[in-house]
Amino acid sequence: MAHKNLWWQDGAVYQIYPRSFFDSNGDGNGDLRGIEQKIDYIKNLGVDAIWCCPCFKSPQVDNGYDVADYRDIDPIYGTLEDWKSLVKAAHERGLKFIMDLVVNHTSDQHEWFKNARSSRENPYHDYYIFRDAGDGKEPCNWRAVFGGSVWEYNEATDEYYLHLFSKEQPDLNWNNENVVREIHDVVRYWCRLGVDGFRLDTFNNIDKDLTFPHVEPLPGSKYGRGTRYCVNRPGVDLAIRRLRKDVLDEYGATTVAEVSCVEKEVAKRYSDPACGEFDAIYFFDGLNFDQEPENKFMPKPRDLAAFKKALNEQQQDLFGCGWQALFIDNHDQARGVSRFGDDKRYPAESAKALANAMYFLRGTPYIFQGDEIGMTNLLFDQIEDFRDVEVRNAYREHVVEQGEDEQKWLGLFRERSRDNGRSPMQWDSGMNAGFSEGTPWMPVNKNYAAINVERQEGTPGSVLEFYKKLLAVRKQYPVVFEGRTEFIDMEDPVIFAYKRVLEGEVLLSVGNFSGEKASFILPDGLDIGKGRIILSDTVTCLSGKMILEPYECFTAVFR
Ligand code: TEU
Repeated sequence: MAHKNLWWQDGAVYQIYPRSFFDSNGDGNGDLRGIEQKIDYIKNLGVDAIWCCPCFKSPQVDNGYDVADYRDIDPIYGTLEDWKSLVKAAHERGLKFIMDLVVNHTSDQHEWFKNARSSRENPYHDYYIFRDAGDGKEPCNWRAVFGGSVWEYNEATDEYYLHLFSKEQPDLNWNNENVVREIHDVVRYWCRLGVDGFRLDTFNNIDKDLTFPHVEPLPGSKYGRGTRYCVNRPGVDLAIRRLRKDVLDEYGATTVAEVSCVEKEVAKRYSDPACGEFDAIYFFDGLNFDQEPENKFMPKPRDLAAFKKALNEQQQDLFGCGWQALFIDNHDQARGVSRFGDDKRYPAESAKALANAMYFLRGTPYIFQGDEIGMTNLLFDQIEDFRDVEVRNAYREHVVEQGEDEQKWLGLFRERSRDNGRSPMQWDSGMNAGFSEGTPWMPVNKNYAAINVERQEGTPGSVLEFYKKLLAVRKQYPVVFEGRTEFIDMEDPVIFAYKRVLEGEVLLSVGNFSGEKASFILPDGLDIGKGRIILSDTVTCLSGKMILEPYECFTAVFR
């Protein structure tokens, strides 16, 4: 059956964290030339596009999510010429290129902010959100994402400025028309240079309630969550519609909005083509069912039913009206294999089971570098090994300032920190996993001799070959793109199974998410005679009652 989706619906995206992908010049940092050298590796996976995390000029406080110049490349990544060469190489291979656009805030080293903070009269002052500090009190008690207050004192003007993330990431004032114009110019600049789309970083934060209401403090803290006053406000819809009309549509550039705290109606509005906003949403709330809402480092017990429920809600909410990104993890998450699988006894099986479970759902796969070889969490045991500003701040707050147990916090960071997803890509079993000839900017995972690309490439049964097969097979069945999603036995604590249903075609994806054998009963209405396994390294035939080995998985099509 013919279907007529757009490339970003039919395709799969490969997410690159440039600092940790491949270092071409031995300075310990991955770079753009490094990505270009690996371009055929990316192409051969069977993906259709690359999303590259920010590579703009930046002091790297938050690894590039603090932009100091939107029109230039950071020297650690190379030059604008390198960028052009990379995009050309991608395009020559039919790969689209998506940039990461961070416009809720800039770096405090951006010229706009340096000007803005210098005096109240400076023309750039109103590019950011300042409040008078006359009475010595912070304007409100919201907690910043990376800890502490969202307000930072600025001596030169005797004011506070707003930063929802770290204090080196001041928030832009989207109510200022000059800011809107500047950002539109930036987007136009990259469109003219040939980008195919943008991932819009935390875009649903750009509009804030400027009365800054006081909120209920979190237990044991002065600060509380200001979320409802700074997410999904009407200015977000207006801003993206304008950006589309004024710039994006002219170039046919696609957008994927990285958003959190998105309820059904908002998710629909953001991604329903009829609303003219984003092309897709990348919502990460779905993965957060295993952590305490008020403290991301506090794990809740693993709960497969909760995972299924979260994904099912997204699938149902957007069916027929919106579009979503599918992902197992990213540079802000611990590795999926460690978080949802068994990285000790069944690392490869877990990696496959996760991919099998996630990437036959309705949406666009966003495969994070290293997932395709089953990379796992790091085992850092001292604070010095961690690089992430979020961990460093949490350590200061809890261990240094509040005197809490250091070992407890190191244990939590080990499980949950974003650094887990950011360690260098494991290319081979040579020095530094083949990532760099210098000293890597952060330690390589110690398991690189066992888990690396070289070992898996062309090796039957490897995670890498499984991913390639998966990506190839997805494209052959319209049901993958258009079918309705029906989860099977949502409450089952170990089996992750769903059907995708389209007239004349049913896809069945099944995986055992446990370290024990588990049985799966083929649901009524599926005719074994018409079924065919389209993906599995181990399951060869269908039967009414199937016994699955630990983390064993398969996908079948009935037509
Ligand atoms: O993430 C948005 C976001 O809200 C995350 O900060 C998330 O809450 C956090 O990672 C929890 O640990 C984006 C980027 O993906 C992230 O890397 C940036 O740090 C952040 O925006 C700020 O730009």
